[in-house]
Amino acid sequence: MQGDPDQELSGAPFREVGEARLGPGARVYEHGWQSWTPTGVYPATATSPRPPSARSRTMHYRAQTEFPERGFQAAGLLALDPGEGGPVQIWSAPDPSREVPNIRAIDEGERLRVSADGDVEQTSHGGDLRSALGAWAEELARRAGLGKPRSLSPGWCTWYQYFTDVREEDVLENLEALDRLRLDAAVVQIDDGYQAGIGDWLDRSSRFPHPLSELVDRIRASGRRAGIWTAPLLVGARSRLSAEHADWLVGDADAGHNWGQPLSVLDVTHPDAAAHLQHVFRTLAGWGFDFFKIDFIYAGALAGRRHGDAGGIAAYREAVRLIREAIGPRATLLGCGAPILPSVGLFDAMRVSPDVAPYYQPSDGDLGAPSQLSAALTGRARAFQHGRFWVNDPDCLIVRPHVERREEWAEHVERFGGLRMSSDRLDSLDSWGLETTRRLLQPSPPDPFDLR
Ligand code: 9PG
Repeated sequence: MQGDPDQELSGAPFREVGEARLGPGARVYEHGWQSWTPTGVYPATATSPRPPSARSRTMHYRAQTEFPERGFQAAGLLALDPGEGGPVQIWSAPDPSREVPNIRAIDEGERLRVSADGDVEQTSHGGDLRSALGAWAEELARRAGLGKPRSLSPGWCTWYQYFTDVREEDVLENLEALDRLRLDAAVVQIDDGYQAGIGDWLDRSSRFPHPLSELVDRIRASGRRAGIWTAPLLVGARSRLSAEHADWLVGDADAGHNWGQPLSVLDVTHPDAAAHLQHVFRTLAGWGFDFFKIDFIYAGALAGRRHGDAGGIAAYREAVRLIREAIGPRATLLGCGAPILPSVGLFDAMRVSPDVAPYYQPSDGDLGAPSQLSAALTGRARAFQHGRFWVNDPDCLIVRPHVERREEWAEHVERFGGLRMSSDRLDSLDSWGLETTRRLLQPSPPDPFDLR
């Protein structure tokens, strides 16, 4: 795949970090960079999914990164089950809060050759792949000093029914339906569509005629908590923020293209931009929101020219720290489109997959793009992170009648969620959809899943 040459990493060279004998049935586990990056287990002789376009590489895989033609390229975590009863081998980043090397593996007949563009440690584990990944995650959580993640309440989200067309009255209709149908959703989360622009998080679109604080009051008056979506590290070319503060953008960092506009990155190492970011979240918290879904935050970790001398991952972690400081320790913070391993210790919940959709297969074959298949494959492959790093968000439950293979999706959410959020227009559910929603809207399981 051809990339924009300005976007290439200065490119540390790949050095060999290990090799292993391949037995019959040997399998490789490849962990993707961010929430939406395909993650899975494949025959060791296979080639993993590749971004079909430059945009997909930036927005669904890992920007500024070359992918080899054949074999595997993991971000910070690759495992091998050698297939002949030998121990599972894991190659991983020693401290992914500082650096997440790309780890390549390629089969050379009898052997798997492993190389990386940064420091990697190798560990060996008895048992199967799942138990090895669980043990690996526990060790990373221990090193990061994490306690047990707190259990989260179930909720309802606007996105997978209304998308960017959501209106204030849609939120109110479903708020009323939650009461009438006696559904146990403790959080009502407004997603993309309420805002005036990508970067202008405190300005409303015309579909929200009243101040958001009034909508929050209505939600809270029903005994629920109010949640809000933002993409706080993105700045759209058409936003007011971009017009007024061009000096707050990371130089030479292309975060992709969406909402009909190119996307830049907020430079949180600029003190005024950092103050602005905190002002946005203090204001939202002041309006009464206490559940924050922060999305497209892979953008914060891109390489580029910054005001301060922080690299991508350090700048990213600083951005999340600033947001957490602004919303306070008790608010719920959900990451999405987030670089997974650099986020350990920073979030209550994490989207561990691409988006679900009402259709089963991704339209263009991109397993990083929305589809039930994309969400199920990657969500399952990251199940071991739940209860260790955070609460896994498998993406929302959608079970209205037109949702393709809705029974399978409900089963996935039941097995691998984690955070339980419904995202249908509640009055469009048939009796199976309503009963399934009622049954699945439960607090997140406090412990890791039993994956046997
Ligand atoms: C709002 C949505 C929802 C959803 C998020 C995220 O263009 N893209 O590549 C692209 C990828 C993911 C995506 C939207 C666009 O979904 O995961 O839950 O909040 O944003 O826009």
